[in-house]
Amino acid sequence: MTSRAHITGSTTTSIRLRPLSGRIGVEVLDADLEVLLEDGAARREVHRAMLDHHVVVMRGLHPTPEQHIALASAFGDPIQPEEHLPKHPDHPIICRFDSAGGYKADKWHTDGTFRDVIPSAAVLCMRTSPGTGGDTMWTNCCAAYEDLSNGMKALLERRKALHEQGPDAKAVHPVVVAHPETGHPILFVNDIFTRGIMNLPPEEGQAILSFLLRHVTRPEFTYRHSWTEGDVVAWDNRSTQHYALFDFEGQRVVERVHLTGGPMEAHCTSADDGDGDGGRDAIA
Ligand SMILES: O=C(O)CCC(=O)C(=O)O
Ligand SMILES: [Fe+2]
Repeated sequence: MTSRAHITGSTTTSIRLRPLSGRIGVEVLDADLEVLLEDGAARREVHRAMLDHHVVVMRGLHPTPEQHIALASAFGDPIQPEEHLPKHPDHPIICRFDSAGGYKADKWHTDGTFRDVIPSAAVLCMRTSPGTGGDTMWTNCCAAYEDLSNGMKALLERRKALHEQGPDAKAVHPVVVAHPETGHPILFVNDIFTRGIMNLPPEEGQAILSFLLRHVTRPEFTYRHSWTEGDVVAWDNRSTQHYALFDFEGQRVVERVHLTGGPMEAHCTSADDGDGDGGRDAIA
């Protein structure tokens, strides 16, 4: 196996990273599929990079479906997609989203927030690029929370919101969750699935939700990836939202592997309500 180990400061690293914007995204420079599949240190570093930068870009990898799944496993345990989603014909753990089949994701969202447990991460590969257009954007929901005023943060503390995709796909989540691995607070409302903030007069709740949805997608928190076929992008699905631009002609096909998630608790800055549930039931 090729060794790309080099020294940064006092730490030996197997990959080189370059930030892609001020608040979100990092690129693995000269990304080498073999290293990313076989070098344990490199795999731990890309996982760490995802936690630190939320989005990891690996250009020109062209993984086979098997390699795509193996690469995704550096970020967690791959999970079977929901039944209704279109799958790779030979690898049902891979979702295949083909614009020719009417697929679009041109609204900001975090995947699966209509379930109690959402995927921890996603690894997406561009298979057929339209050439021009069809970029994907991600936004950093930790940065969005950080930049709220203290007054707004206090107002959101212990609030919950309803997320819904349909009658059998509903969940309630704290408006601000703590990242299960980093502990950082995440502003956790999204345009597609969040229906409303609970236990507020409806007009107040809607006004606050509209503000938050606008705020979370401010350009300062985003990275926009212009795809070349064979690019792979991994994202932390808890701390980000994404949006696929539907601005192209021709066909666009992407394939995605989701990684399993776990429970997420409310982020609380003030004292807990003492019943051990992280304040989840304490909506004023
Ligand atoms: O098509 C894309 O670029 C992203 C699609 C998407 O929403 C997803 O894979 O979860
Ligand atoms: Fe998505």
